Amino acid sequence: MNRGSVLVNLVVGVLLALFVGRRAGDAPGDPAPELVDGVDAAAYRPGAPKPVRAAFVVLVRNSDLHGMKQAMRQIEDRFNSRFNYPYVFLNDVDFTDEFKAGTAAMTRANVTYGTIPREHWSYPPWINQTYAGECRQRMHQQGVFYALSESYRHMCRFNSGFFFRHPLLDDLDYYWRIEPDVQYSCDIDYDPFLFMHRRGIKYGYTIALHEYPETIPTLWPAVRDFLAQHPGFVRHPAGLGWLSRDGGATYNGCHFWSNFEIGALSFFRSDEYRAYFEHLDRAGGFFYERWGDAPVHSIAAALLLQKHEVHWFEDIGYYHNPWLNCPQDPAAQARCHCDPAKSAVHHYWASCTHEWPSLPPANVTGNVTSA
Ligand SMILES: Nc1nc2c(ncn2[C@@H]2O[C@H](COP(=O)(O)OP(=O)(O)OP(=O)(O)O)[C@@H](O)[C@H]2O)c(=O)[nH]1
Ligand SMILES: [Mg+2]
Repeated sequence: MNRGSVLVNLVVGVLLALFVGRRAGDAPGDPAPELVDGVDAAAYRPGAPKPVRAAFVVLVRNSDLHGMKQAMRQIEDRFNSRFNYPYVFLNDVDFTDEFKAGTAAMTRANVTYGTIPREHWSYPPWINQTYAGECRQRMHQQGVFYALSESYRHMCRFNSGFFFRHPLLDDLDYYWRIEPDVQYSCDIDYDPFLFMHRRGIKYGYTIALHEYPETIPTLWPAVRDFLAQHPGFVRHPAGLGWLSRDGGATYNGCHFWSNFEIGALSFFRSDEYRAYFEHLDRAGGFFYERWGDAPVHSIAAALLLQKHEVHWFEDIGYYHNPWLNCPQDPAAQARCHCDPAKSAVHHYWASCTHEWPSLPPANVTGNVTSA
């Protein structure tokens, strides 16, 4: 065939495909499209626009390369080799070529790498850095984990108030957080993003723990100040029953363990969440104490979101040292390699995990306004 007839054939082929409603590339007589949760599986091909605008979002260091590859291998094998959601990697310094090549080799999905703006990973001007140094020493003497680390505090503050503002997340509606060295022990044969989107779920967790009180002595007083200034903030009064055993006088430390999170970015981008973060940031506890993003996210989720908008992914087998979530349903064991007897749900320290689903149904409605 000469080049002219190749071109004519190509144009006729494309027109025919459009006319009979087939996708380009399908031959006549091809079987009907394979459906996943009612979605054409073609939408899950690498690079295809997904049913939900979502990605794995990973804050990580170059030195975490091998732990990251391990986590990605498991995510890919258990879920993403079928669904091909992209990955967004974020770092406070530039990623090395070695990190980029090593992680990109783990997936057929799109990968992007971003550096965090300096103002999202540095001391705000109102923080007294000399005093912050003294506080770190004092916490070290008390035996607090990561007491001396400044980078750990920047990490917690970034995850609390800034990750959702990174430009690489601008086109996303949902994110799934992963960390190096975590393990996924069960096949996930449905799309959790789509599951959440269809049900209006804004926040998904696998394990919820009690916080070490010595890392957050003044967090709850700061939250109470905020609530007093913004009495309309609480949309879900029953959520207080998950956070406090004494009607709100003290915080019981219950928090969704945020190294696993699947969340709707609209929740974090809301005016309410931003005002709440701003208030906490001004209070200084990210640096004078060691406030974690887990209690910060969780207190907002418990009070701002309705019960049904927060979902326990009981079926997702997940391990981050030292805690495991392993499905208890015997039928699930065929797709899992974890030991259900070792699941966190059997421990007092993780009782917050099943206390959320046990909350009474919400009786207050309202909308979180988007920024
Ligand atoms: N780029 C960057 N990422 C960091 C830094 N510190 C922590 N991270 C990442 O932030 C996430 C949480 O940090 P971890 O050190 O795992 O904190 P953790 O889960 O509370 O502590 P572990 O129990 O030790 O895992 C991980 O994905 C880290 O790779 C940092 O200084 N720079
Ligand atoms: Mg970790």
